[in-house]
Amino acid sequence: MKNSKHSWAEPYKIKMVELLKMTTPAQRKKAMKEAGYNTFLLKSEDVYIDLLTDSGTSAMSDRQWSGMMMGDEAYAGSRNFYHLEKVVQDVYGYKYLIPTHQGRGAENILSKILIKKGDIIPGNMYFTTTRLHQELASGKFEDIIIDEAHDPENEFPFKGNVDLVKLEKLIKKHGAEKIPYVSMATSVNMAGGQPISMKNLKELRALTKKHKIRVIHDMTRVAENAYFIQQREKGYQQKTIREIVKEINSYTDGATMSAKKDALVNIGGFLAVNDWDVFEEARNMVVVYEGLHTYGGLAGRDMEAMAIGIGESINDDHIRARVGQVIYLGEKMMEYGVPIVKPIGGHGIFVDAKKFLPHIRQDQFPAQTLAAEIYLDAGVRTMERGVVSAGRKANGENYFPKLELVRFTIPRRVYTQAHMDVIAESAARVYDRRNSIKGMKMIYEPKYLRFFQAKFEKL
Ligand code: PM9
Repeated sequence: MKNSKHSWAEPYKIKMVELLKMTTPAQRKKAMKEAGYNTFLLKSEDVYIDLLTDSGTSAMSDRQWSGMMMGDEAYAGSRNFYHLEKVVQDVYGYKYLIPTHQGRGAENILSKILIKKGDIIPGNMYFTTTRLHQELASGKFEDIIIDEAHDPENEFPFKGNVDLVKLEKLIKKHGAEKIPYVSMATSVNMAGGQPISMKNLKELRALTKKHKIRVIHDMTRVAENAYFIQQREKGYQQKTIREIVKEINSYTDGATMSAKKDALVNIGGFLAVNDWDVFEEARNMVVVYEGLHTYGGLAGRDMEAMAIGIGESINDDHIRARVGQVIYLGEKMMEYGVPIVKPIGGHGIFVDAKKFLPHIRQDQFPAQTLAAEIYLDAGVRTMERGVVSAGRKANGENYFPKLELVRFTIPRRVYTQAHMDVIAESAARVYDRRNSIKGMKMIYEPKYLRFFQAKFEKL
């Protein structure tokens, strides 16, 4: 019999390990209660498998660690800055670089420069920190992602696409001069890590060019998006991830980057732009909020690790194994009948809490409740991406997003296939006892980005 199955596998081997603590159900019950049923408030030593986020949680390579030893910790003009600048220009194709301590540092500077009071910022689904910085700069975010993205069951291959009709309507209603830029993310996080297609990007570029509107790219997970283009879009099968990433960026005017994801570092980010005027202002402003323009809140060694990490992130074998592991977990969960967002995205599995716990109303926080229950079962830490994350509108009303999800985010190069099995088995056990699970009430709510620090009580 012919066997044509080709499993994904990691293009690396393990050189050093970090030991984990195993906890008992009683220990987890106590820890979760003390954390106010918010997985962000757990101590990491009480967690067995940490799927809270893929942000800053990747394992660096031996090359990156050796790069750390080459840190030039000069206050000004560190050689690591110039290395990073060259890599950003060569790999990503943007002209000017401003390093920042992480993604939101870049969002803050960009929003302050480009947004004026009353401006509208259309985007392919909100992201928590991105929208907050737009609002703090007196702008208003408008969602222009295609409707399919709000439906967990819809299997459209490019659920990150911009709905150009929605964008045209906004331009007509407000006028192009009220839209400083379109906020376009690759691998749309809140939709489940869903990609945007190259075709849609080209159309977006053509429309925005006509109206002289910038496109600013949230390129936090651009390589993962490039992988889906390579796998799913006609004409891209023979292109490398590197080529696809550069083409994506070529349809945009600048980018904010949280290098803690795709770029395989534990800290760091940047703003990259093509306009000299925006660069000049950003280079001045970074001094106020982050640090001098040749380090932006980072140590020289952090910039070196980032420069090397960017190179590794666009390697075809790396990205195939990275997304392959995520798909492996998603398929396991589906075998157990656990309802997840489809198609499977690039950085994690998003469980549909509305479908998992249909008896819990959205104002009783089904996803928050489910994340707590998942932890209690086997010590797997996940994150709520639903009504708590969505926060409140300017008038104080809660947003009630269609998507009420629990994100099982996979750190890059960290966990094994056996870990994936343990995670899926744990999710299945919780699914089996789903009818006995009750919702929660919020007992503490901070003003900004409440999901990080809110506390809950079981009903
Ligand atoms: N994302 C994540 O876990 C970390 C904090 S929010 C829970 O998904 C995008 C698409 C992100 C992102 C962070 C940021 C902000 C911007 N855009 O965390 O400031 O996913 O580096 O980046 C998180 P920083």
